[in-house]
Amino acid sequence: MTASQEPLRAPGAALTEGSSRGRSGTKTSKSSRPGGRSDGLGLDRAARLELHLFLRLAREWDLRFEKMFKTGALTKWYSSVGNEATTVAAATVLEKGDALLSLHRDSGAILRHYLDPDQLFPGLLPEGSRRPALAIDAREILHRLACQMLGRREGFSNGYERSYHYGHIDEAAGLFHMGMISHLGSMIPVAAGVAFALKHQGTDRIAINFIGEGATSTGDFHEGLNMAAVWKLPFILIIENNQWAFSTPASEQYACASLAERGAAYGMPGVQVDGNDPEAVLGVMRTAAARARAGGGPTLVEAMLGRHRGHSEGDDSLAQVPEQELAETRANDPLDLYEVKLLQDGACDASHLQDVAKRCHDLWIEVVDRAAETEEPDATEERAIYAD
Ligand SMILES: Cc1ncc(C[n+]2csc(CCOP(=O)(O)OP(=O)(O)O)c2C)c(N)n1
Ligand SMILES: [Mg+2]
Repeated sequence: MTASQEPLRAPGAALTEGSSRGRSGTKTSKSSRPGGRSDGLGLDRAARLELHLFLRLAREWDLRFEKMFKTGALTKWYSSVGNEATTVAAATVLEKGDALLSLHRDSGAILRHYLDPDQLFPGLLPEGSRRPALAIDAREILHRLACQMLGRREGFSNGYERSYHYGHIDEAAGLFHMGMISHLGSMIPVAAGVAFALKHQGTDRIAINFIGEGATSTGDFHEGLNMAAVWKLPFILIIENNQWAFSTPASEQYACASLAERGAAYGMPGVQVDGNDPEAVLGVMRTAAARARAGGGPTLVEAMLGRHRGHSEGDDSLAQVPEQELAETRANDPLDLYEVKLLQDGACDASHLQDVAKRCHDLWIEVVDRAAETEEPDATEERAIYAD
């Protein structure tokens, strides 16, 4: 085994050894393990409360749109509920000029990367080792994001599309966000290509890409990772393994013990981590990002999660999940777990958590209501598809 093939070791990281699921049926989730696996990361109170704020912000974002879906105000929604610890923590390593390539459960990463919490909630977070924010008007970009979700003209795709199939580049701010092509693996070679461009430009910038475990059985997964490894690209691929690809359980999709093990086959570290623990994910991502920035090449991260919601709201995929598995998944809600941990550690008190929840809830009422009042696109208007 060469150095590049050794499993990446990071504070709090689970390693690749061992099976994450029973061979006979669905998983035995690593996410159900008790906490305490992220000790040693050395995060200060400010960094931890910032992580928590974005977990809550992402959660309330989804709850707002889920409610609209349930009342018929929205015809489709892909919920990120349960993925926040992974997506928020992963995007915390992004810096100005880095590239984010997201899929359908990554609102946490999008919000984390776009937003400066001090603009939205002045004085809410303590001073300390917080992530430097991009110079972007938080309310303006949130307005466009909410318009995007509602298919309004003021959305990023001008009403052409009403979901996460959009990109947004603001070169001055150093924001490079490329949204999803398909739900499967098509983004992987594109993301590797972005990483290639960043390397070719002589920068130490990185590209990160999220996929579901359903994307790992596609040819694009192989081609993208192989290319990234051979060219030592500054690339991190994060698999959000919720153990179900639409209605197909992991046991019917792949036969290897863990997807992280596949990293070794390409000549890159593969790390399995508890995706419900934001500090564990951050530890793994910090190590992977430092490696990528230093020219060490890509890392494959497998975040073990549960299926909290169906593939999309309103399809019948959640009905496939056995009751006991669903109960176990809900008992390991990443936001609940992190709030308990922060309270136990004395990082904050219950009133802070309530305050954060209320502020986030109220923000989305305001932002989404404003977006809902904006102009609908004219479906009969002839428009160029590829022009701005
Ligand atoms: C090329 C292609 N084949 C099939 C599909 C249908 N499809 C949509 S999502 C999905 C599975 C996705 O699995 P995963 O990434 O684990 O997402 P999750 O169900 O967990 O949201 C499939 C097969 C598709 N969208 N595109
Ligand atoms: Mg899945």
